Amino acid sequence: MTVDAVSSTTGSDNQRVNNNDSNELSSNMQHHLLYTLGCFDHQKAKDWSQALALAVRDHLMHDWQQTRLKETTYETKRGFYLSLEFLLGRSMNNAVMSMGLRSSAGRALQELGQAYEELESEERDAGLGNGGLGRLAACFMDSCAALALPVRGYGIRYEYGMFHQSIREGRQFEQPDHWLMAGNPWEIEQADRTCTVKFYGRSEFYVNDAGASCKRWVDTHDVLAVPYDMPIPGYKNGVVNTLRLWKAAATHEFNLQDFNDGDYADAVAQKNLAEQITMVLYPNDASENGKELRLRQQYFLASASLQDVISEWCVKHGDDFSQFAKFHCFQLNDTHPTLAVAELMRLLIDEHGLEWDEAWEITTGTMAYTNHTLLPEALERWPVRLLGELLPRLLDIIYEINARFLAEVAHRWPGDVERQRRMSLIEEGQEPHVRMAYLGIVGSFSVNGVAALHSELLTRGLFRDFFALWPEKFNNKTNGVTPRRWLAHCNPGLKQLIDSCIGKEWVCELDRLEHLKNYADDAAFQQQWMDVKQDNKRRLAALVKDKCGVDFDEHFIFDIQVKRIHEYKRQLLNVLHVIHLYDKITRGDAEQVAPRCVLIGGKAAPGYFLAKLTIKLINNVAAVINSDERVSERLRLAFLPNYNVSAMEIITPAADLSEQISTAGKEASGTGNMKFMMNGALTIGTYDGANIEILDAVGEEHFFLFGLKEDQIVKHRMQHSPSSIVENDLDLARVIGLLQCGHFSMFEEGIFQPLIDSVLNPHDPWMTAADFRSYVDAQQRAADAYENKKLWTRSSILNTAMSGKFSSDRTIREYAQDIWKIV
Ligand code: JN2
Repeated sequence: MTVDAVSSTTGSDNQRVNNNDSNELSSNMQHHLLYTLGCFDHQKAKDWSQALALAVRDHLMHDWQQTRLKETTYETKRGFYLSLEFLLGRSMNNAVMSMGLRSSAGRALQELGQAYEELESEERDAGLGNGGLGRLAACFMDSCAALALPVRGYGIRYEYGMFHQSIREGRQFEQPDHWLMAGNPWEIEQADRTCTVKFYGRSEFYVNDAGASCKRWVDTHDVLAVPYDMPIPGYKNGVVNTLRLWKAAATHEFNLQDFNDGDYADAVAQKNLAEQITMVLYPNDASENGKELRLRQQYFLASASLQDVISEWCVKHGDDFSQFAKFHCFQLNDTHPTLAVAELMRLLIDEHGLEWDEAWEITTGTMAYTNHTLLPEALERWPVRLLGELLPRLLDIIYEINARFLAEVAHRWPGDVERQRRMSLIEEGQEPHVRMAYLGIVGSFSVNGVAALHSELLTRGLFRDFFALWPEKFNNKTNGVTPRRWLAHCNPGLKQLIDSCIGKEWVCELDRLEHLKNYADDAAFQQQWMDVKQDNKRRLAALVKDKCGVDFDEHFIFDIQVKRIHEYKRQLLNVLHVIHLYDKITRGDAEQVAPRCVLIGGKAAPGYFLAKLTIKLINNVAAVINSDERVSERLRLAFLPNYNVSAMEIITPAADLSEQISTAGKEASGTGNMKFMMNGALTIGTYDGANIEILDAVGEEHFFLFGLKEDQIVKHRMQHSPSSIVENDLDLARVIGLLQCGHFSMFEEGIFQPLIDSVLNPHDPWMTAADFRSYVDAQQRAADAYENKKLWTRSSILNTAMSGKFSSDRTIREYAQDIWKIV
């Protein structure tokens, strides 16, 4: 087979221009510009961008309506994805590609004197998430729509998304992200679906009309939940699913009372209190801060979403819930929305008159819980006192669930009081807490981890008692990412090349990429593959130059680590290696160091001292390296500020080497690792999370594996001795020496001591010193491999070819078949 000539990147999806579509887009854009946006003259790119978005939205409204109408016939079971985060990024290209409008939009804009790419980049990212968990939710929504599955997302419409990060004097500086400021053409307010969420007050006994003793929640402070719907278009299949995001608003009664008392200012302050709930996304990825406002967000989402689903049900079925579980499944994205378990019980019992047992059967027949981390600091526990104050009726219900559950434990293990204490939903102590993960397990029929190793560690460790009780509940669903955004959209050059060889069907059937294996040894194809990579590297180099002022040379290997900054992800290990290379070159071993550009990006939680210090270290080391002429032919380092979804779309296609270097057993899955693999990067990684499955898929000769494995980490932890490691490793000793002597902190004496201490601490949980030598050796293997361009390119092709498993379409098919039972 010969390889077709492929033109350079055009961003086109090879669709022919449809004159109807193009004319319709054009006239709708002009209409919206005047009538919706009120632009009388001097239209700017951002105005055109919004007009285009509105015109594209018009185009999908009919499919959206049809999809919605089908949902409420209750002919099939539906899924609901409850998540505090949906890290969507931009919507424009996703919609345009899905509707097959790329060429028509290009033509329409050309006639209006506008460039599609420019308008596309005007859109602000919807940064409604922190990292992995939030982006996964967005990929899942895309896959559900692509597979035409009746799944709706429920989340929060944060006024302020993930903070904007800039770098000042090498340090992270946070600014609020007021992403809705200029309006959001991708949302539609559905005011008539507003519902009321209760807070505070107390729960009291009363006797109902039938003479039964019941409980009710009274004297509450109510908050309105107003839904905003975002379309989730399926890829060229006529499906448009819905992501419903809730905004908090004050009730009228709320401020009327104070208003009548004459205290106008207080009334307005109360209004602010209500609206605070959806004001801001908490930016502490994978660690809990225990703030009451966060608990209010969680309950607000759980309650509004369940009320919404139930009210839809009641239109058709009244208070007959006998078939409810047959038609609904709720997937809880980590423990953040797990109050849904208690809230569904409350709604069914208090508001719809069901008996406990009936309500419990429905709850445990519809709830499913996904765990996304083993890190102890991320395990949610809420003080009983706080829950009792904010949500008194829910605390009642949680106590009742616990009493019945502990009776089951006692029945299974008579007399095992210690086990009951361990498994209780309530952690006793000075300040008793509710263990949210346990509530999730007890209240669900399914509990899953997000990669094979992670799911296994859950059943062996954290949840072992529950696994012993209910082994059938536990399962694995290895994560995936959407190939529409993470290959077809972000890498148009590679998309065209792949299309020309194996056809276009791979976009929705990623396993077909395996056919690329046939081209892995084809010299002409390899050359085209390298050309595309080179183009992508130039595009990233321009971004790095623009944002960091650092010159990246596209002939160097692009070595990239982008993800949240966290000790367990070991950006510090990466920097230690860069310092080692710098040391090697400056002491005269330059010949042995292959030219390399290292890019690191990511946000630190604003209160995470060591993560922020790591950013400072990266920037200081970069400043020294990039201004030292002795190393400029071999080494560059840059820290990319404000890493987000849109930045990742430029970064992934340009990577040669993907850094996935977490301490084994700590990264639940990782999903950036999958995006890089799909785009033909080779991975340098530990035996952790989904890295293991990537390694299995592509084979050891195309992956740079290093470091202790999870069981070895556990064994070595006790005798971990960084000082003797340093004594026996001259390279590491020199790196530590350079840090100690202030080489990277000239006028900031001692600032990096806490980082040095963390590496030298025998109780270092991340075992950085233990993996240093193995990491440096793996980096050497990678550098050597890169010297042979043909072999490297072959490995690159094979990485893409074998990445089919990591499509979120595969993951979602598994959820739909094994958990939701909707296919
Ligand atoms: C998470 C897990 C994750 C969290 C985030 C407080 C906590 C939180 C809690 C978020 C907040 C906001 C628990 O680290 C894993 C990755 O390995 C995995 O690939 C992804 C997707 O499964 O989930 C990450 N966990 F305020 O993001």
